[in-house]
Amino acid sequence: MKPAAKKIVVMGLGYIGLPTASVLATKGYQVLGVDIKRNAVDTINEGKIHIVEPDLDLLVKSAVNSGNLRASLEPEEADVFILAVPTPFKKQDGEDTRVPDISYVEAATRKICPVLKGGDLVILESTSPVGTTKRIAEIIKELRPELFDSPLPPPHDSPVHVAHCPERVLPGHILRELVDNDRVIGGIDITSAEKARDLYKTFCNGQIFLTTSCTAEMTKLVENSYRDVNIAFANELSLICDKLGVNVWELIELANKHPRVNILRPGPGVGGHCIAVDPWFIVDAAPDQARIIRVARQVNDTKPHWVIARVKAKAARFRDPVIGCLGLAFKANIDDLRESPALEITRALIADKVGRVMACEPNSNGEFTEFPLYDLGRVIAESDILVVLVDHDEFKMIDREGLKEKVVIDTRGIWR
Ligand code: SAJ
Repeated sequence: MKPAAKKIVVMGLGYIGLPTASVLATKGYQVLGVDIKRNAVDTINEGKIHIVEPDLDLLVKSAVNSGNLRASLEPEEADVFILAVPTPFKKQDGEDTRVPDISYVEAATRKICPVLKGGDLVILESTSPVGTTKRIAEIIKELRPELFDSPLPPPHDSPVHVAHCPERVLPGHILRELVDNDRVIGGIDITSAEKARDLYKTFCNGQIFLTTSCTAEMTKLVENSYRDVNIAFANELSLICDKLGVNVWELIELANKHPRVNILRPGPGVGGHCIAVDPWFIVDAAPDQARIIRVARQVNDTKPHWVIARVKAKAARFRDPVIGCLGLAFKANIDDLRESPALEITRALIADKVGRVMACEPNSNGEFTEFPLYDLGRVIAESDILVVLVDHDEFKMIDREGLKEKVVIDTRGIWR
């Protein structure tokens, strides 16, 4: 199918915006990526990337070299505007509250308002609390009321369209999932949803389902909450099994033999910037009703403390224990340390002076940690206690024969 729109502005060049902008550019659209960070803009204009995601470097290079992808600090006139900016928690006294902060979405909307024209399509990709897409339409109405007058004089012969198409991609597999996943698109009206569908059809192989903007917002929040609740169930089982002397990994494997049971894997806690955040957007909107969702968050948030207590209990048996922390990323085979329970645990062990901590993260060169990293062989050789915090492939391949003298705390069940 031929692209229906010619020029697209993508606001926010992070883990969602940059891959999306690059895919669109390779489909023949003229794409302008906009970011508030000059460093990101300069790097992309050189055909390089400022984030880590498999194959993204090649895609960006070819998109920039083709002339279809440019980056800038300021938006320009276009047919479509995609907002892919962060939606974190509001801060209070420097600390995260659990209240969603949509100020980046609002700021991006205000920034595109001067260049909007009748008929343009604005799409929110960021995971957002229910009502955010309507808020975007309100801001545009406030700042450019003439765009919503009907009928408009030519060439402004139709109003601005606003839709939500929440991103669903899994870090580490973004480029494949961007193209292959089914998408849910919600419009502030049906024309908005249909216009967004026409755009996504040009690069998505998955099915596209249309709904209202509020339902699309809630769908995304529910997907991540569903996963969080299921991981919390697995994490709770790990605590119960520890108390009862049952091997949780064997238990889950056996229970999952049932045709209608599929328990997820316990771990040191839930990390990343999505699953540990999005459920709170539902709790914030419906605090009295969202009881399971809230408790699941609490179960997952307290799991790192339980791991720390276990390490401390084992370390108390040694005079000067050496503790090897295997993995710092928030999940397997990526380098992303943001909101990582593995990092939280490692930092706590260092801060509490539980012993000499030797951390190994094969996917990082140590530039983002305030403590040194060691290579795997050295950590294994020198540690009294080995704590598996991430199920990286490198750790799965370790010969267990050499670990017989060590105390092993395997939070991911890779050495069962
Ligand atoms: N985890 C477990 N046990 C499991 C599965 C995961 O402890 O059985 C942990 C991981 O180690 C990690 C955390 O959960 O710390 C989150 O990892 P993840 O792989 O479940 O999810 P994310 O955060 O990388 O990506 C999620 C995805 N959402 C769903 O699978 C429903 C992705 O599709 C979303 O696009 C992404 O959030 C997002 O951006 O919202």
